[in-house]
Amino acid sequence: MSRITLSRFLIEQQRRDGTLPADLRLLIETVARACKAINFSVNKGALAGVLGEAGTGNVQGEAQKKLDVIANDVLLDANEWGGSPAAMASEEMELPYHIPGEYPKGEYLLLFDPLDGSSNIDVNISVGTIFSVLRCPAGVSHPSEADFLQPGTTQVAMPYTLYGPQTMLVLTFGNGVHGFTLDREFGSFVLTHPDMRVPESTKEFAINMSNMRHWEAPVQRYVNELLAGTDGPRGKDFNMRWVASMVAEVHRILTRGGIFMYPRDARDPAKPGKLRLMYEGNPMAWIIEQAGGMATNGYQRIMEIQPSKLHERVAVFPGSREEVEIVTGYHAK
Ligand code: AHM
Ligand code: MG
Repeated sequence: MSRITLSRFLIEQQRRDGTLPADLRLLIETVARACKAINFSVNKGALAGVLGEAGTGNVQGEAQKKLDVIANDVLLDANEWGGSPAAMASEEMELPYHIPGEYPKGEYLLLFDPLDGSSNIDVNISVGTIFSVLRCPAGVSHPSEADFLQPGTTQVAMPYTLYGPQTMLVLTFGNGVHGFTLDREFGSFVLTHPDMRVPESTKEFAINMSNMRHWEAPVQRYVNELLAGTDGPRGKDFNMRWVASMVAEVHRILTRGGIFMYPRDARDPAKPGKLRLMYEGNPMAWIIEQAGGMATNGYQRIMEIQPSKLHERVAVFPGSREEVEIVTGYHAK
């Protein structure tokens, strides 16, 4: 059978059951094209002079890398004229980005983390881009921050791109998870991983162990039990991985199972976690759920949290169902 490119997959999906409107298909195609441009810069690295600090900070007070800024600009440029988004929001920008007056506005709100895991750029380890697509509320022509504050359950599409040994785009529209590998010679994403599923049980976990002393008691208990191996209450040995790129960790979990944790941290009690609900928590929770996994903030389903601000933080526990149920159960006690 001939290869199924992302374009063909999207067109066939649109024809099949009408669940993928034409303008949403166009939005995904545009996002995929932009990711190829980001991929090009990521691959060139030092050859294109794109490594290192940009010398600026983002709204969260984090130092921006040159590639954070480049990826953000590529995404704004690619999407502003296409007619599908009504507005955009980015982890790297304080306020929503409004579509310039000369271009038509569409029905969607596009949110993104332009370059996730950017601490890995300069050391040549995988990074990624995460998107979440929401519907613009009916009758709103100039979306404000409040219009973006929808729970994850209202998402209509989410792709992420992983710039790793292979560049992949993985997406869901709410009917399963499908992975495409970038064929560099042909310049197209090709369906290589249809119907990705997260195994229910696992022997692998991911957490930044250096923060252990700052975690809440339920997380300490859970991880201590994993570390106890065959002698502990879990009765099996667990393996640990930490890439420091959430996209890479979620991709590993979608491929062979596991649990990823970024819990709340006692060093900054005002922050409910490090990762961002709208750009990281919600889209990754949805894709994990769509593949049969589960994602909570320790206490509740991430996707049911009502956001109160665009750059809200959240604790995240996405992964294989069995493990997420156990660690979530410990929080309830
Ligand atoms: P970023 O979006 O600024 O790159 O930060 C998010 C990243 C995640 O991809 C990763 O899981 C986490 O930060 C790593 O944090 P730490 O450096 O504390 O281990
Ligand atoms: Mg990020």
